[in-house]
Order: sequence, then C-alpha cells, then structure tokens
Amino acid sequence: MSNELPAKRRKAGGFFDDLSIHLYPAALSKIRQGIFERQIPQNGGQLVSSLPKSGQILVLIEDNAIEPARLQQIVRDLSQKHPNPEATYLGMSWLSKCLETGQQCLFDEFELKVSEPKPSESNLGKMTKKDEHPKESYVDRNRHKFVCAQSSSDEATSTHPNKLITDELEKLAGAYKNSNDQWRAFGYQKAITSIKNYPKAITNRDEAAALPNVGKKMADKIIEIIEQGSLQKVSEVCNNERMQVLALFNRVWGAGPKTAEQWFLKGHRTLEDLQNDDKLTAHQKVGLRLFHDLDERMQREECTEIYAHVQATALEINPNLEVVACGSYRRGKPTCGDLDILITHPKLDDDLEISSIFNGLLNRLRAHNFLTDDLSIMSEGRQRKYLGVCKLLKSGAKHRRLDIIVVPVEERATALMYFTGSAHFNRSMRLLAIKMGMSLSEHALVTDVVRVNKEKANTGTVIPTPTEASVFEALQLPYRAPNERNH
Ligand code: DCP
Ligand code: MG
Ligand code: MN
Repeated sequence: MSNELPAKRRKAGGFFDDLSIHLYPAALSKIRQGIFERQIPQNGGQLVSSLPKSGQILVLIEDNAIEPARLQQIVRDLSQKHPNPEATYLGMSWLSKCLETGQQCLFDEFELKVSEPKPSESNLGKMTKKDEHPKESYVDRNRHKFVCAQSSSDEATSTHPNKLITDELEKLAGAYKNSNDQWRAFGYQKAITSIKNYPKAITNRDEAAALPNVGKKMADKIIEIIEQGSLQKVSEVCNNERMQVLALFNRVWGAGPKTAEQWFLKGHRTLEDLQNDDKLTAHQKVGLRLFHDLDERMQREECTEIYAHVQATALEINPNLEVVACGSYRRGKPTCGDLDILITHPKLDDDLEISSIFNGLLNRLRAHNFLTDDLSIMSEGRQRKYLGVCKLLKSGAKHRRLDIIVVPVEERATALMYFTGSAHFNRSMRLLAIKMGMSLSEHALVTDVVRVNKEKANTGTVIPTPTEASVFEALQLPYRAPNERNH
C-alpha cells in the first residue's frame, strides 16, 4: 500500500506525525542514514535536510559506538554554528527505539544537553579515575545543576511572578501530552520550567525570547497571554471533541495517551462506550469500574488513615517491622494520588521471610475486606511488590490505590529513596550516578559499572548505603529531606 506513495511523502497518523527531524550526518553510516531516511517519512515524520535558524526541530545525532567526549563535542559545535533555541538534540538511539517499538518513545535519557564550551576539557561526559583527573571533573563542576542537588521549593514554583503565563501554557502542554504528541509537550514543558525559574514578571518580547528554551514563537505566545490574558491557541487545541475525549480517556487508571488514542480511533467517545469494549485489559477494567474514585487525589488525612490500618496489620505479624509511608505522602504533599508503603525490619534478609511477611500482610488485609482489587503482584529481585486498590472500613469510604513493597534491610535506603521520589528527582539522581560511573536503582548503589553502548557489561560493586543520607553522600550531594524532593 505504502508503495504507491512517493518515498518522501509523509504518511499521516504515523508515530512521528508532524515531527520535523534533521539527521545530523556526523558519524552516521550511509546504511543507517538510508534506513532512517526511509523510515521517518513512512511513519509520518518530516525530514528536514538543513538546519533551520528558528522553529521546533528535532536534531538527531549518532550516539551509537561513539566516544562520549566526541558526542559532546559534536553537540556543542552544532549548537554554536546553528544556534536555534527551539532545537532539541537527541541521540540517534532514540530513533532506533521508536522504530523498534513502533511508538514515539520518551525523550528523557536520549536528550543530549549542550554543555558550555570548556577548551581545556577533552574528557567531557566521561567519568575517569581520579588520578587521570587531578583537577575538578566535569561532573564535579556541574553537579549543582542537577535537579537532585537542589531543594524543590513549592512556594517559589506555585507563586512565581509569571504564573498566568505558565498556567496557560500548561493547558497546551497537558493537551499535547494527552494526545501522545510528546515532542510538543516536551517543548512547552521546557519553556514552562524556564519561565518558572525567571524571577521577574516578563514585560516584553525580547525579555521572553532571551529565556533559555523559549523561541520566537513561544515569545509571541507569552506576549499574547500578557496582553490578552489568555491564548487563542489554547481554545483551538483544547476545545475540540478529540482533545476532550482524549483528556477523559487519559484519566482512566491503566490507560495512557496511546491507549486513549486507540480507543478514540475505534470510535469510542464516552466511558459507556469503553464499558462495551471487550478488549480492555484487567487494569483498565478496574480503572473504568472505579473511575470516579480513582480519578480523584485523596486528602493527606485519608492517607494517614489508610497507612494506620496497614501499619497496625503489619505489626500484628511482627512488632519489629518498620512500616514507612513513602511517595507524595512522605514528601508532605497535601493530596496524594495513592499511598506507597515500604516494609522491612532491621534483620530482614531471608527471602522466605520476605515472602512470608508480604503474603501474610496481603492475606490479613484481604480477610478485612480492606483490599478490593489486585492490579499486580510481583517480585523485583529480592523485593516483593503489590499494586492494588483498597477501601477504608467505614461507610462512604472510596476506593484508593495502594502500593506496598517488602524489601530486605540491605536495600532499605535505596528502596526508600526510590519509593519516596519524586520520579523527576529519581531520574536526575540516577543520571548523576551514571555520570559518576555508578548505577543507582531501588536495589543498590553500585560502582565500577562498565557500560558498552549504554548496556551494563559488568555488575559492579555494591556501595553499602545503610541510610538515605549515605546515598546522598556517596553521590557528593547535600542531603535533602523528603519535602525538598518535590521536583
Ligand atoms: N517512581 C519513579 N518513576 C516512576 C514512577 C514512580 O521513580 N516512573 C517512584 C517515585 C515516586 C514513587 O515511585 O514518587 C511512587 O510512585 P507514585 O506513582 O505513587 O508517585 P507519587 O507518590 O510521587 O505521586 P502520587 O501522589 O501521584 O502518588
Ligand atoms: Mg504515590
Ligand atoms: Mn504509587
């Protein structure tokens, strides 16, 4: 079928729909280039042969089998020779992953950040042994820029002087996210963060355009919001049937932008339509049946009640158990999407005992009719994890999401860090660990990990981290209390 189309013609609706993509030729083999040049238009993307000075453009740079220092050099040269504030630089492995999985993958770990030029530096991005780097390394100089090195200050971001602007732009970012247009969502999100970090009220176009990640078109939008109080584009993008339906479907627990889009394409428009679909997954069925309860975040006080019930039940099994409420609750948020509970005890090391505590707790909670639906029950390494739905034993109580993990004591601190989040904070900390030649997961902080093309070639050595503070310390970060991790 697609043979009838001229090779370069874009196929509407592919997963690259509307993306303008430039394949940067440096280090790119002719064979790979040929494949990509065919695949991008076939999946709805638009190939751009030369780099535009302005406008959103995705610049893909070969990151396969290339020295990190050379890759950094390429990105830096490119951004200097062709400055375009709306360009996003990604490793070519993003493209491979999209083609492999048949979807537009998240940019997250593929984004190539432009580092400021440091002529003395020849080993950028590469973590080397101390004796090779007697002076401060790249990571040492840039550590403070990582999100995990900064305290999140809720007040600053919720009451900054350009809130009207970011509120309006957030509507667009949300709509693009719901419709799986993550490239646009990403572009808006970067601009929003930049505006939130700007300490003064923006008053003119040049001031707006001078902000990082704000291009000329974005600056025009900012001015429109300042002058009109709102943005015409918001109603254009958000007030149509498709967007409204996608926004609704995204609220079903267990469905994301991709599922929402598939449902829409099948002709579904309402929650009732979904009820009649016999292809829903078990999760989606629960999400749909309990839509109204699970759609709403709960007040912190309700979390406290749920926590008290799980904790009391766990302590019946063993009074020495440590039962910690993590997630947004531990970060002090006034409302929570679910409750995340971590369980361990100071001597917990035996896999049979881990299972027995885990199963014993679930059985007891089931016997109380406290658990109403299981979403998934799994083992992750030595940790056991439960995702489900619970309901307090009082009239009028609503169904709430509950996650429980039981972990061996030696994984306590890294599991606590992971389960406390935020997800953004965790991503930043893991990235920093990688740049320092380590690897951080919910199981352990590991050093001497050798990576070949981003795959771990050896398993490394576990650094003992008995406390959260020791994780921060090993990464040479100032300690941040949970309420400072709301990034
Ligand atoms: N987590 C993560 N990466 C993800 C999802 C979760 O690192 N993609 C970690 C950090 C989260 C924690 O797990 O803080 C708990 O996940 P939740 O989805 O429950 O998120 P929160 O508790 O932070 O927020 P919410 O109030 O929405 O539950
Ligand atoms: Mg949570
Ligand atoms: Mn959770």
